[in-house]
Amino acid sequence: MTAVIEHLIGGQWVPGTGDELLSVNPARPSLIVAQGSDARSSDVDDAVRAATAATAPWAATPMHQRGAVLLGAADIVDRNAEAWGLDLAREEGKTKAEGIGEVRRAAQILRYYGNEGDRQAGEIFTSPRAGEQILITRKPLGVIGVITPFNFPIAIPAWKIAPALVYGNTVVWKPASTVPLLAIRLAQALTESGLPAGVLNLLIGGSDVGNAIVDHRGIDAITFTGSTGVGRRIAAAAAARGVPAQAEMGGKNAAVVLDDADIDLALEQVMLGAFRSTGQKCTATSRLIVTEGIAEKFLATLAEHAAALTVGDPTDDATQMGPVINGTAHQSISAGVQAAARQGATVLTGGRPYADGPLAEGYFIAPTIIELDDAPADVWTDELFGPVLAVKRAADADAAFALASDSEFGLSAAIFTQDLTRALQAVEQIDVGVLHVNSESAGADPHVPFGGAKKSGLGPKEQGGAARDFFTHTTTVYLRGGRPGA
Ligand code: UN1
Repeated sequence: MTAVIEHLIGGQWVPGTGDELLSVNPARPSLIVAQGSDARSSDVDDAVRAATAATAPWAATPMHQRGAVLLGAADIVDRNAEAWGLDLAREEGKTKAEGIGEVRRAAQILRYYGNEGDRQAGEIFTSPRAGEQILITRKPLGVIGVITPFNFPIAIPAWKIAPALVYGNTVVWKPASTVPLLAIRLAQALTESGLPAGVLNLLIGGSDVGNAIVDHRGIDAITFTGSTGVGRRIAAAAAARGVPAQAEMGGKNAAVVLDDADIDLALEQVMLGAFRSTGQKCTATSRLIVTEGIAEKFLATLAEHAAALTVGDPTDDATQMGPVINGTAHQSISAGVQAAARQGATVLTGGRPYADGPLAEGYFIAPTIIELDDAPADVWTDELFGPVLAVKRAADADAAFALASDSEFGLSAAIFTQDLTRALQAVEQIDVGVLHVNSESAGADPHVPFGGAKKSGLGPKEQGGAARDFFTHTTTVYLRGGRPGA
């Protein structure tokens, strides 16, 4: 069944007036999942006006009540996890199990920030002066522009929108136009649970809509997840207007497997890191560094496991890896693999297109592992955002850590070792925002900071206390009464 794409402006669901918009199933692009029309950049004015009008009453609503709306939405999202997880698999291409897991994760995020309504709201300091205390209170920023990517169509929006709302802001949101259905589902869950009109506005469209949000004078802060190029442009535009921006961007995340690692665990986790969500996570494992003592056997087994993955329709229970999002991604990932082969890399598995059968119809890329020597190779440095793992061998742990840091990106890394000293060395030496010891490079819990170092992140991190820092500003209140006894 084809869903209808509509936009939410000032509490009204409205059809778009822009170009035709088709959300197709990347496993079978002839199947249309949702259909409608794009929003236009001129809709941004209306959305910002609605959000601005809603800001004062929403900010004045007790935080507990704002949180209760998120908790209600969490229940709706949870109740629909199976159905929406299936929709997610059809629209985005990750497996049904991952889709359901992501919908449940969105509910967990909504619940975490919903409960934030009953947690600490500020701080109090002593004063060097008698009869005075110093309070730090938190205030919302106003209207937040939220721009989200295709690869977590409900979890990433939840982790931006839920904190924005609970801290008293209103939102104008543009999701990736490849995943409108899940965006609509999330917005509906929030409105059904009582979010007032105008507090959340959803415009589905292309980069013109995104640009109009970023440049709009009524937008007080911008939170973005996506490519490094776009993130930098957004941060620059925000700086020029003098509003805060938060950009979570690319990664080229390394897994380091040392000789003393628990090998079965490392194999399992590297497979998950590299190939879950078809490698389309900014936290995916796209580089692997293995020390010499185990390299031969580890790489041979890893290549066997990758070749044995069941690639196919993500809605089939047996499928372990689905397609990439669209033809453009399919083309650029395939071109990256071909370039690696031209640059002298050895393809250990995958690397060839599916020439016929059902996989040739969809945007499928075989799980691919490419071994490199010391020669420069783009596949080592550039994010491909697909199921492609570039491998290098290292003489020892020190050389392995140096290779792990050999990237302009710094989002996440994974290190596999049973040696605590080595693990602590990795904590000190590998410059990333998220480090996993003996688990895959992806994953993020809602109560702890998430974000990257170097080219991977700009501005404050997301989630946990970091989200409060981004979505509020503080007023320092020097609080004194009159003179006692006067
Ligand atoms: C995860 O690793 O589960 O776009 C979340 C991304 C990241 C989120 C990763 N911002 O892939």
